[in-house]
Parts: sequence; C-alpha cells; structure tokens
Amino acid sequence: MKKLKFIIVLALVMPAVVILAMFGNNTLGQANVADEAAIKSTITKYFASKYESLSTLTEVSIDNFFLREDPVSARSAQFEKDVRRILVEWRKLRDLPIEKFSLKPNFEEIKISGNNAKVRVFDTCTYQYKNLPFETTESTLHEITLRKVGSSWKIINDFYEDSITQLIRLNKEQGKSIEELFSMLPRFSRNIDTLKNMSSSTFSLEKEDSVIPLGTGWYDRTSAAQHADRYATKDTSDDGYRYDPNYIDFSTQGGDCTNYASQNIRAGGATLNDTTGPYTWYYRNAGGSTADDTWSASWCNVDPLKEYIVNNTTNGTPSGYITSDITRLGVGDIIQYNLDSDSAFEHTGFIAYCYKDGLVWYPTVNTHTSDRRHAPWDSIPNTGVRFIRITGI
Ligand SMILES: [Ca+2]
Ligand SMILES: [Ca+2]
Ligand SMILES: [Ca+2]
Repeated sequence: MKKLKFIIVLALVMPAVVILAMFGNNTLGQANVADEAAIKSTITKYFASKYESLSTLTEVSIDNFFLREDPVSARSAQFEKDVRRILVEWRKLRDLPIEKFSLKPNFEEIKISGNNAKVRVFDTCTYQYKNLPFETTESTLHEITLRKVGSSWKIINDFYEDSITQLIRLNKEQGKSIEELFSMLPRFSRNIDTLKNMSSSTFSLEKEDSVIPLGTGWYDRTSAAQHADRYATKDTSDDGYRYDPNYIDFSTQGGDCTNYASQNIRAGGATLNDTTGPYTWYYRNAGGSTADDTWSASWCNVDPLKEYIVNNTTNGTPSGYITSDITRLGVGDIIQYNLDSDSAFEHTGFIAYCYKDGLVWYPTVNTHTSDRRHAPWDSIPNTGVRFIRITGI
C-alpha cells in the first residue's frame, strides 16, 4: 500500500517537476524571483519619476533607467524626455502641478529570458491637481523591454499609445521639431476669463452653430456618466473593471476614445440609428464574441461622431451643437482635441464629472487610450479643442 501511495504521489508530483524543469528558467527559478523584483522596482521608480516631474513641474532625469550606449534605448529615452517636457511645459502654462499621487503599477506579464525581459504593465496612478477638489486617475498600458547589465535592469524600449505620443508622432511625421511643436501649443488656460479673451487664431474653436438642434428626447446624463466612470480604465486594479466587454476594444486599432464616448452616450438612453436619413450611428453585437461585430464610422471616429451629432435629425439619437462657451458644457457632453496643424481632430473626451471654481462649472474628461478618469479638460496637450454640447436624443 505504501508503495502504491508513493507511486500515486510520484504520478502527481512528476508533471509538476517536469513543468518546473521546462519553465524554471522563465518564471519559477530562484534567480528569476530576484530579477522579477528588480524589474518591478526599476519600472516603478521610472513611472514614479514621471509623476514627480509632474508634481514639481521640472525635469527629473531619467538617464539612469536607460542604456545610453544602445541606440534603441537612447531613442526611447529621448522620446520619453520629449513626452515629459511637453507635459511639464503644458501644465506650467496652466499652473497645473499634481500632488499627493498614489502610483500602483499593475504588472500583467513579466517574461524573463536570460538577460532580456519583456513586461506588460499599467502605470495606474491616482492624484489630485493643485487647488482642484477631485481625484484624477490615469492608466496606460506599457510594453517595456529591458536588458540586464551587470546587476541592474535597463530599459531598452518603452512602448505605449496615448494622445501625447500621438501628438509627438503626428507632428514629427509632418516634419515639425519639438521646438516647433512647442510653439504650436495654444496658450489658453482653463480659466473662463482667459477663454473669453482668446483669439480664434491661437485657439481653433469652431464657430458656434447657429442652427437650433433637434434632440428633444431626454438624455440621461447620470447613466451616461456612470457608464463612463465604470469603464474608464482597462486596468482592473483600480476598480475591478476592464473596458465594457459588450464592445470591441479599439485601443490597438487607432485608439478607443470615440468608441468609448459613443458607448457612454448610448448608456444615456440614445438609440442606435442604422436605417434613417443620410447619417448613421450604430454598433451591432449580435451576442457571442465581439469579433463579428459591426459599427458605423461615426461610432468610433472623432470627426464622424461630431458630424453625426451636429447633423442628424433622427429622434432618439444624440443631437447637439458646437459651442465656444465652456459654461454650456455639462455631464454627458464631449470635448474633442486636435493634435496637429490640420483640420481633422484626433481625440475625444467624455465629460462624466464637472467641478465648480468660483461661479463657473468646469468639465473634466474621461478618455480611453490613454485611460483617464476625471482629468481637467485642459490637462491634455493639444493644438486645438472643440466643445460639443449634446442637447438631447
Ligand atoms: Ca478599471
Ligand atoms: Ca458579436
Ligand atoms: Ca488634426
């Protein structure tokens, strides 16, 4: 009996031993436990240096995290410096330092192979801006490759997609240096007096729509905002929620910002429109996976959503107008951002929360790719904005 027991135990243990032998070099070995801890520590400090920089609004050196002699690493370091420099300058102009930040990176995957490592991690962080009475959460998925040099891990490449990396890439593609990009950034602030005095040449607000829009149905702004807050971040570590599983995730296909805004508007009671009139706005998920879903251009693209809202005449679906007056915006409305010098807009934010400053209510935006919950509307670097008031559905 004893022998049989031994054989049974052996039969149970052997597969585990084999698995250990197969993967011991990757995730379960003793050395890798230490490497994993070292990698997590390096990346956490690297992310923290960004939020320190945004707290002090000064440049915090990141050279130590990278490998200067490696050209890929040097290029990645320079790109991150450009990102941070623009963020710092942008917020200096608006007196928007952050404070009390709580960084909780969520490591989704760490693959170590010899002296190389690949990491997927969310840089999830919650903080307050100085003098603003609410918390902002931001979360971006990074794919980071590292190499072990001596006893320390150095970042070779940090890849992530968000509106500021898009801003830099788009303008670089159009032949603009970082200095030229700097000079394009509008000098407006969130302050209403400054906004009123803005000239349209430095701030590309579109002319106010003179047509009284339809939209007589009741738009449930609270429900729309609840959907926006619940599904604001793909990381589950902040609140247990990923993106809304009923919709496809466009974050690796040009960005999920407008798809997310449309979802929120729909959650506010808007019905889909795929049959009536020259304009359509719909998303079809006939159950099952999202792989076979279909949607209209207006559902997930920045300019087409604006076109739909300001032009459609179908009851039950979102109608509204463009305004230059920020005080007309409220929960449930949207703000769109231009990220270069052409007239097409590239980013959509959804207003799920407004805060009062003096006598004025100012909007914050929730966005996807990168993920933001309750970010001051003017905290996102851009070359122009468009305020869209949804009057009804
Ligand atoms: Ca989440
Ligand atoms: Ca489906
Ligand atoms: Ca553009």
